[in-house]
Amino acid sequence: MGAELKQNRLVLVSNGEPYKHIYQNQEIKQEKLVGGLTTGLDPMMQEDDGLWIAWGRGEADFEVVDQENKVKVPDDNGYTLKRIKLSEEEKNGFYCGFSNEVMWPICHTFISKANFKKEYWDSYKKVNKKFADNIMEELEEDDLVWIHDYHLALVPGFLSGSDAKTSLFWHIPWPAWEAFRTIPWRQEILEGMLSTNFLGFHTDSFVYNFLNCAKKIGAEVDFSAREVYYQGSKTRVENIPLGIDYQRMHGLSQDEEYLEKSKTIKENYNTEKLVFAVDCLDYTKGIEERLEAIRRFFEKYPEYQRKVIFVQRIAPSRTGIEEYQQMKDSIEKMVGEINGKYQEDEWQPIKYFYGSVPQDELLPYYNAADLGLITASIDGMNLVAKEYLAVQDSGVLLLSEFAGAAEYLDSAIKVNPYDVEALADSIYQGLEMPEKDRKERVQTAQAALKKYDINWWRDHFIEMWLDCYE
Ligand code: GDG
Repeated sequence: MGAELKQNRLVLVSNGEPYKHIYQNQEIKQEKLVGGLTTGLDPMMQEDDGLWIAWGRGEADFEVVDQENKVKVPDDNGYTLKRIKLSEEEKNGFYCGFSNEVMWPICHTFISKANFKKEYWDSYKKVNKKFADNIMEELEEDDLVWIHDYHLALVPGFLSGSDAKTSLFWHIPWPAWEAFRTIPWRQEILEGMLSTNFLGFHTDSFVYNFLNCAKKIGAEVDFSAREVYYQGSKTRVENIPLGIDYQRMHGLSQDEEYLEKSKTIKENYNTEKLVFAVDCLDYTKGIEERLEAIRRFFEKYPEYQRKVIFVQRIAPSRTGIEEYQQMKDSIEKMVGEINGKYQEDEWQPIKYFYGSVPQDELLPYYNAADLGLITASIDGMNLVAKEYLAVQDSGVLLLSEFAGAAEYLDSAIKVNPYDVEALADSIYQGLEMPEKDRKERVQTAQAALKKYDINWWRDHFIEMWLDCYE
């Protein structure tokens, strides 16, 4: 971080914590959590000795904290994590309820999946206030309070009477007004968000959608300056795409041990071509559309039977929600059908794994794969797309045009996941692409990933944020 920014302490606030503590064989173990937000921000916090405030949801989380619910992570030389305790009722209303059954589907424009229960909203407000109170307890002069994501939209509003310098980064899409307006509490949500001076989204179109929503509730909006004037305050709204820790990941991909692991993966599968996909279990990820395209691919290009293996990893998410269980069942049924139809004694077209693994274990898979497959029907960014290209030397990425990352990765083959026929053809195109083209594409992508990495994102975000106070 630049010297001038070092004067300010960073207070990062998110729903999800970067590390949780669990019991394992009667001992307490620390576990790093999987997910885009924490993967992106933890390295940054390790560099700056800041404070991270988040919900402590590990079963042993409160066994290791001090009286102020704080613990140093990842070790005693790390940064401070302050944990907030939520009751079972708060978890159900705020997290499973409003965050996951209202904000998530609406921001991803899955209106029919939303569940607008008044008690969810009441709980969301209460827990957002709780987060704000915890921030207030910690606040020091010149702190920069950087709030993250859709769980905490109201926090800036609860802090508006204080001197806190706040900003909010939104990791998921921002929808068109036609979708957002369906939320009965749309006005209060926007008012909360407009209480901050600086708001960030991944893409231009999310910024535009947000500005338009602000206009619809009566704010004065300057679309070209990307500024919103509302109830006496000004909010600047920008697109700042989250980058990855390129140096680390690319560096690992050059490491002997990693190359050995990736070679072993390829050898173990004993296949000419390997295709890899990894997603959290979610209806936005287009997993069923992808499987449909794989089915069609084997039908249309039978010469690839016995020559290509699709590896699909799925990380569990929202395991308590019935709909996610049904989705898992349906995915597993499709995998079973495709394998049942095509597999032979020595060959199985799809290898399917359910369970999350640490990021470092994913990298050799990215490395071993000739093709990376991302078919989200909508996605804020999708870091896997960036990570895949960061560790490759000649692999091809098939990327949904509906993922935020598609706006920044011209080297990928862009696909419309709803178009099964075209998706099957794109898999073929990717597998057939000459090596020279593949290498060129990877190099172009890597130059951009290196330039716009996680450090660029952090510095650029904070610079623009501080500009708001000049
Ligand atoms: C949101 C938005 C946006 C590690 N193990 C697994 C796994 N990881 C790491 C990956 C990657 C991250 O988790 C997942 O990245 P996403 O971009 O898909 O992030 P989300 O958690 O869905 O969250 C998204 C992101 O925030 C950042 O702003 O890009 O659009 O929805 O770093 O290496 N990932 C999976 N399985 C594992 O076992 N799927």
